[in-house]
Amino acid sequence: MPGAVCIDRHPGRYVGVADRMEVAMGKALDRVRILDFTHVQSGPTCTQLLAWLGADVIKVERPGVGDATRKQLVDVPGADSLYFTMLNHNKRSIEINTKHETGKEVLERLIRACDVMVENFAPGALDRMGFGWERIQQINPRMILASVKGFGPGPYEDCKVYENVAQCTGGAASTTGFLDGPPMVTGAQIGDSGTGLHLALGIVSALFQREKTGRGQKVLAAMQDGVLNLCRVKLRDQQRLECGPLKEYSQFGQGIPFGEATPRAGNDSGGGQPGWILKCKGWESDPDAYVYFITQAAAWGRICDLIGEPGWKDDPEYATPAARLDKIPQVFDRIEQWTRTRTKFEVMDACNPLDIPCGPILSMKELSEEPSLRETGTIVEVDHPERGPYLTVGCPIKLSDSEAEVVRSPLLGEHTAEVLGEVLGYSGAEFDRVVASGAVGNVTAVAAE
Ligand code: CAO
Repeated sequence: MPGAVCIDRHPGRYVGVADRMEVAMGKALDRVRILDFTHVQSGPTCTQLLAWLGADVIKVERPGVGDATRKQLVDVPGADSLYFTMLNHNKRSIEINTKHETGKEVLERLIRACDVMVENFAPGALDRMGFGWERIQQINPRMILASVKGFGPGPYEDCKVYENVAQCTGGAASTTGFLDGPPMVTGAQIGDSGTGLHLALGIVSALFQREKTGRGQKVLAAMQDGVLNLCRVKLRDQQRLECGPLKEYSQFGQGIPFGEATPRAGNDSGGGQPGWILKCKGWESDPDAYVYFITQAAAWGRICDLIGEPGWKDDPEYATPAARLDKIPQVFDRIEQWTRTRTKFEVMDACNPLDIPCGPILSMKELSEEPSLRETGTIVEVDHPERGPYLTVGCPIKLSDSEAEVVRSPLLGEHTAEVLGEVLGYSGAEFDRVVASGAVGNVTAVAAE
């Protein structure tokens, strides 16, 4: 067609100007096909996001075994765990023993048929399987190979890594917790899910670049790098420390000297506006009856009126942020006297109209029951044939032209026959040969279920 711009020359996967209308009506990543060779959390987080954005994600799993998380932290006997289901929505599952000769043949066809291969095996596993970068490029030069590893090149590059190891080696643990306590890990999965997010950005960027160059490339997101990126402000503070104490850290106001490295700052705000977690009504019995309260400079006068200290507005000891720096604990003690007389939601209701930044500490129970999160699809109820309905976090990124619907995770090998036939073109005797080889699991049994 005259003027047609081929942005994907892969056989059978042509997308041109004529298709643009159709693409615009569909999903952002329509026609992008992903070979999902990921397991546990970091890689699956990435491919799940891409699937929500419209990519066709085909998860390759070891026959009869699958992703280890299917059977970890099991709550419903016999059913895939929430650990697995909540990280693998909108995907198809094919069983392939990639160390079996026929399995290698099937994987090769899959590499030809896909745009991106995502993996987070231990360092060297892909090479040992016979599918290193050179081999992948030979099979499909347009392939983007995206990997999560614990570390980038360097002394630890061969190490296996899990979430908390990444939090510790990326600077999060040394800067989290209270000054007088040990390093702490955080509940947010910044090592796994955080790195998965980084990888997803690398993948869509590589796809975009491939439109111009026609070439695939390698994308690496190391968990240490991802965590360090999220701890950027702490490296900022490390350098500021060389110029003197970090005055916004409450230890400054308490007269505690600083050491050589960025210290743990408890619940101090990470920015220039002091913040603290304060008790609210009911804190004695409810572990989440707290509010995060920020004494933003612009709101200081209104805070003083609200807590019953109007005199602080003009008192030179309290009137300016600089004057208050050495009194942060005292100021928050006083504010807490006020927050303790109200529930965390009453504090929010009182502060919001006054533009005082604060936020209730919400429990997972409260979040799961929050109607507004249900309405936006951030919390979704999904039905599953083995386990029945369960709650999950939907796509946290909202595109106005690419709505993300959440589809339940696949059963192990649920789509083996479908992918072999529709995607890889196996049929008749060839299909039977592959199935009979034992390299792709028990296809008949799955189909009969
Ligand atoms: N067919 C045949 N073999 C398969 C297969 C398949 N479909 N899928 C995987 N395998 C094999 C791999 O080839 C590997 O074999 P070798 O050891 O012989 O090379 C083996 O299964 C195990 O892979 P692994 O070493 O990656 O798995 P593990 O459970 O021992 O380690 C983890 C898990 C996460 C520590 C490691 O994969 C890792 O460090 N990954 C990178 C960092 C990462 O993503 N961490 C986040 C994990 S989430 O907290």
